[in-house]
Amino acid sequence: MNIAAPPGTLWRHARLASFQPGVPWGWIENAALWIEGGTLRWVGPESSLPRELPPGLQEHDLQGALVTPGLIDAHTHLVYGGDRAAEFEQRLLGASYEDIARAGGGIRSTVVATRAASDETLFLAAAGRASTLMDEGVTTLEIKSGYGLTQGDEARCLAVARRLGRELPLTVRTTSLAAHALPPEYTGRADDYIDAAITWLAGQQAAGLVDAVDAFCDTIGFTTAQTERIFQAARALGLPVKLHAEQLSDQGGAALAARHGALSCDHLEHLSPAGIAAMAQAGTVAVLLPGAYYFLRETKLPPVPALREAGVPMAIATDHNPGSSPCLSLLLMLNMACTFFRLTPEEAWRGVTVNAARALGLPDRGVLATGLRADFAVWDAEHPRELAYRFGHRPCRRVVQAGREIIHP
Ligand code: DI6
Ligand code: FE
Repeated sequence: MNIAAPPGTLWRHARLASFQPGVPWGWIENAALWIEGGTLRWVGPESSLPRELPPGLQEHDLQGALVTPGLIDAHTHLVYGGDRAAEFEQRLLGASYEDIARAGGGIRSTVVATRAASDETLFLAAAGRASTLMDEGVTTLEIKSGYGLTQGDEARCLAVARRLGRELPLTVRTTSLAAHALPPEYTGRADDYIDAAITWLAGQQAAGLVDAVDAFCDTIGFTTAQTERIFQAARALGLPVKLHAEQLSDQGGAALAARHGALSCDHLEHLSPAGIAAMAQAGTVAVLLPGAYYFLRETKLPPVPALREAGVPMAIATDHNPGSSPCLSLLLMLNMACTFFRLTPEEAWRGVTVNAARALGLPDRGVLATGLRADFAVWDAEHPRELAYRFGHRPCRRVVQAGREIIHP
């Protein structure tokens, strides 16, 4: 028996910010998108739509609505137990983020809550968070482990992230971040903990749980020597690396990551000129996280003009986590990337589309062009700059993920 392929769809009369190279925003004024399966079979102006379209195409008239690629949140810690509202209160009474971390609170308190939570509790909490991001047009999400910090709990958190990708209409990329914080049982033995974390990687990979490996290289995290050892183990397994680098101080982490061909270095408020040069040479993406900058009330800005000058691609992400960025709006990050970091609206948009895809090593998305994935969002706006300008609004009207409409008007 011949099983008929599902009929394709044709989306007509879009105002399209495609992010294809050539013109600003990859703008196509009156565009059509023809989808077969989960792929864009053809994208271009209505005036050059292929004459011979297959019969039975389902047509949607967008009536001039704005269409962009589905948003990509390239840095989150979405799977964890509990929250840190009490710590927020302590900070308002005078304690610093670092004071709290040194006193055994901070990341470690989330580790305790995560270990105590069942798989189902972790899944339901993370699914709720993912849905909130998806309501704003997110179709691809990176999720890091790093709140389990035992072999079993790290694997559990990565498995929860994988399950989100199976059960929600969403691509989830998982990153192993065992080197996030030193668990209490290893106090004073950070090198032994790194030895242990290195032995977990092969099993995570064999179980299909991990797409990349990350570490927190900072005074309250791990040293460059420890980061180097994790990276060597990851690269020996063929896993790409990324790094929480120069967030609170300049450790030279970005240059180290670039030497290992890192997909991205993230945070980067304290990034040095040498770090920028190394990232530019390696083609490493700078993932800027304005939510953490805002929430920790940082005053040192990431060196955006120098990154721009060096041609380092910049991405923007929520860094959603309970301690430094309890934020579930990637659109708000667009606005903050512009207001705090002085990105242009187009740079900020590239940061949640084409450059975010690159930070995850996903060349099939972030741009709307023939042959790429059919992930896109339809907005109540005339131009994407409006979405970087307003904040606290709800402009997402429809979302198509892998060719299927998952949010309807
Ligand atoms: N840097 C951060 O901002 C988050 N992790 C990291 O390495 C904070 C995580 C937390 O405070 O729970
Ligand atoms: Fe982070």
